[in-house]
Amino acid sequence: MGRKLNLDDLTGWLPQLTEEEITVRDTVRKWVAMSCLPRIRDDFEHHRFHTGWIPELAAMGVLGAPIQGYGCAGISNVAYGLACAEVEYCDSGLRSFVSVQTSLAMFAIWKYGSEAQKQKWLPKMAAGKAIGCFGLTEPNHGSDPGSMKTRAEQDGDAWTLNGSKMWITNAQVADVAIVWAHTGGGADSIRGFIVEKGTPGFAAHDIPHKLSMRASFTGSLSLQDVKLTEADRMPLAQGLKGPLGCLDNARFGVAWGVLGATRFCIERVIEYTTDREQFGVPIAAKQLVQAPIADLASRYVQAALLSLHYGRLKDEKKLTPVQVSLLKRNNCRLALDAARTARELMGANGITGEYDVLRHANNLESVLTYEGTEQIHTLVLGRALTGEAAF
Ligand code: TGC
Ligand code: FAD
Repeated sequence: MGRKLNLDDLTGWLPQLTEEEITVRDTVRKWVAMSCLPRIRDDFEHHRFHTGWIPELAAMGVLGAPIQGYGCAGISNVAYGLACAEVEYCDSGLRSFVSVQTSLAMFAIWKYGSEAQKQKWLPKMAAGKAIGCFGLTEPNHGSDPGSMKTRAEQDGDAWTLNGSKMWITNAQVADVAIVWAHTGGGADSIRGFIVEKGTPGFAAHDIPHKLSMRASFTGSLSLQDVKLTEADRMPLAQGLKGPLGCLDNARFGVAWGVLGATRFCIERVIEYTTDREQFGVPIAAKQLVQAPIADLASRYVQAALLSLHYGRLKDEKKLTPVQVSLLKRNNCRLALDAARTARELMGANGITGEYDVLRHANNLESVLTYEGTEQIHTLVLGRALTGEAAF
C-alpha cells in the first residue's frame, strides 16, 4: 500500500494561506482535538451543549473574530472561515454557536447598532461573557421572512413588541436577542431591536426531541407586550435587507464550516475502508468503494478552493450575495453527500454514534435548511442568472 495523501495536500492551498491564517487554523484544530472531540458523542447523545467551551473560544479570539475593534480579533474572513471549518470538523452545533454569536448577533450590532449599543455589547460578547441569538424565523414564516407577523408599535420614544420566533439557535442561553419586527406596512418597515434577557414579557423556550443539532441550543422566543425604547432599536437597519445583510455574513461562515464536517467524513471513511476486510481484502481495494471516495475528495478540493477564492473577495469587500448563495448551496450539499456516503460505506457500523458520521449527517440536514434552504439558494441563483424571480 502506498502513502495516503491527505485532503489539505490535495487542495494544494497551503502556500496561498497567510501565516496568520495557518496559525488560526492550527490553534483551533489543536483545541478541537483536545477539548471537543473527546466529549462530543456523549454531549450529542445527551442533548447538551458544553458551555465550558465558550470562554475557551473567546480566549482564542474566535467570537466576533472578523470584526474590527470592540475587543474583537479583527482577523481576515479566510482565517475566520478556517476556524469555522475546524470547529465543524467536530460538530455543526459547535460551529452554529460560533456563527450565531459572531455573524448574526455581533455583526448585527456592529453593522446597524448605535455607538452606545456597540460599546455596551460587543466587548462582552467577544469575551464570551454575553451570549447572543438572532430571531428572524417565525413558526409560519421561514423562507419568506418578509411576511413575518411580529409587530413593533411606536409611541413617541417607546416601542411595544408582540409576536414569536421559532428555531432560534442559542435562544435558551442568550443574554441578548436581536429581534426583527414589522413596524407598519410591508417588508420596508422591518426594523431590528436588541432585547435583553429578563425584559418583562420576553421569554425563551426549549424545542425538545430534536434528532439533529442535539449538541446545540435551539429554542423559541415569545414576546408579549415587551416594552422597549428607541435606544433599543438598531438605528441603521431598515427593511428586509437588514437581516439579509447579516445572513450573507453567516452563510459565508456556514459554507466554510461544512468543509470541516466534509473533511471529517472523508478522513473517517478512508480509515474505515482501508481497515475493514471483506472477501479477503480491505474494502478500499474495491473499485466501487474507491469511486465515491474519489468523487467526494474531488468535490471537496473544488469547494475548498472556491471558498478560499470567495473568502479573498470578501476580504476585498467584493463578494456579492449571489456568490454567497452559490457557496452555501454548493458546500452544504457536498457535506451532506459526504456524511451519507461515509455512513453507507461503513455498513452497519456507520449507524452507531461510535463512528460519528451519522451524527454529522443528522446535523447537516439542519445546515442544508437553515440560513436559506437549498431551494431558496437555487432560486436566488436562478433569479440572478435569468432575471426571473421564481420564489
Ligand atoms: P427581495 O425583494 O429579494 O429583497 C428585499 C430587500 O433585501 C435586499 N436583499 C439583500 N440584501 C443583502 N443580502 C442579501 N442576501 C439580500 N437579498 C435581498 C434586496 O436588495 C432588497 O433591498 P431593497 O433595498 O430593494 O429593499 O426579498 P424577498 O422577500 O423576495 O426574499 C428574498 C429571499 C427569499 C431570498 C429571502 O427572503 C431569503 O433569503 N429567505 C431565506 C430566509 C433565511 O435565510 N432565513 C434564515 C434565518 S437565520 C438562520 O437560519 C440562522 S441559523 C444559525 C445557525 O445556527 O448557524
Ligand atoms: P419553509 O420555509 O416552510 O420551507 C419548507 C420547504 O419548502 C423547504 O424545502 C423549502 O426549500 C421549500 N420552499 C419554501 N419556499 C419555496 C419556494 N418559493 N419555492 C420552492 N420551494 C420552497 N432561524 C433564525 O431566525 N435564527 C436562528 O438562529 C435559526 N437557527 C436554526 C437552527 C436550526 C437547527 C434550524 C433547523 C433552523 C434554524 N432557523 C433559525 C430557522 C431556519 O432559518 C428556517 O428553518 C429556514 O429558513 C427554512 O424555513 P422553514 O423551516 O420554515 O421552512
